[in-house]
Amino acid sequence: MGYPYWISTVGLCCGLLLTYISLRRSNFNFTFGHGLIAGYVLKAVQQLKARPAGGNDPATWNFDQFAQTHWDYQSNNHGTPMFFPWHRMFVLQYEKALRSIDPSITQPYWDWTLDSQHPQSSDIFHSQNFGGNGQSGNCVQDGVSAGWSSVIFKPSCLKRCSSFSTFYSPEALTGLINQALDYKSLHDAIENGPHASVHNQVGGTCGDFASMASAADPIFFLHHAMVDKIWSKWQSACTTNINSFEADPNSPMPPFNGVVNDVFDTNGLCYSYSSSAGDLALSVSCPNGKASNGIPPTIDNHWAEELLQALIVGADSQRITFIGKRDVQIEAISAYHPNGYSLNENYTIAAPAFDDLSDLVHLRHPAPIPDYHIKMMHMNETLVRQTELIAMKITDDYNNREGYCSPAALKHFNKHNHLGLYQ
Ligand SMILES: [Cu+2]
Repeated sequence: MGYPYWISTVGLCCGLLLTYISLRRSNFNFTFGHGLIAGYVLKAVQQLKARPAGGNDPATWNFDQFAQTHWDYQSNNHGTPMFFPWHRMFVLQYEKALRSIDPSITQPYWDWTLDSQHPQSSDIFHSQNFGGNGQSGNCVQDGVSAGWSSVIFKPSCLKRCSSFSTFYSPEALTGLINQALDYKSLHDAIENGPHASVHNQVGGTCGDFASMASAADPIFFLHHAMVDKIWSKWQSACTTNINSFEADPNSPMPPFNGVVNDVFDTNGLCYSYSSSAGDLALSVSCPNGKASNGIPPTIDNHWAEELLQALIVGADSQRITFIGKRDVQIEAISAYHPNGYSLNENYTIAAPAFDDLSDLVHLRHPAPIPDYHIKMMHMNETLVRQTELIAMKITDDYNNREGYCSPAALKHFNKHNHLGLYQ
């Protein structure tokens, strides 16, 4: 049994007068200096897998029932506006099931931006954590899910054959959040960009994690808590973002009770997210001109201006007012880069190659999602490539800022991943 991490607040939450907002912590927040999830959480995950199947209340389910539910309801909740709210509900129900085993648990999240430059060395894959690549038959044989089965399709072992390159850095992710003026822009970018990148690389060509069977791998819930944190960050950046949705907010979320509107506010669901070293300051342009803290947002000129210059030769800075409007950006990108990517001529520093570990300071681009993964997951290739191009531009912008060093730079890697996986 672990120690409870509650922040007590007075207010109305879950119908109680004295209320508790539980804090979901990153994998780096458990023990100072590395990314191991606390043992009591891992133990509960194993108990969730081992216990018999439950009934109607998802809090009574076992692990395999969650994996099967993600599979059964896949088409409604991927590539649609339901992506964020349904997965928020899904992780919440999973967290409740863990709490039925150990009430002190809050669902951890994996801040993979901090591991973006060398994901294969993430402490997440340590044998005292979630374990690494599958061994014989690609079956996962170390970590919390050593020897686990996967119930999807036909019973087999849980597989992972990771193929790592780079994830989205804190800078690339923050830039995508900043450029999302509406829910659709955020959803298009995050599901097709950073979210898909982690699924594709951790699962590889054989792994459950790279398919709609992904919830058979317990890393799923840390990954989707991070995705949920991204939505909640964007929601709290502008007052108008909190209830912003692209479809009917009264849409149901089967098989769970409740509608989308019920999950807009994480505080109403009695949880919030810790900050992480991967959190960079947001500068979202709010539709009503006001950030939720009442401070008028500043346009993120430092990258927007250079991005614009990269896209439109001779662009003058007055055009800056158009940046952040997604359509303008994308039109400009395809006009200037019909055949792919090239470094802005004003820049001198190109991103290091994916496998170049000699440059400890500059950021690598997020690795492109392979075509086979896009096809297998029925993703929209245009959205994937547009997101990747924007992320590459943002990365170049930061790399060409004098003296800038990302919290995710390899130089800092061993400060948060020091369990010996990084060579
Ligand atoms: Cu996912």
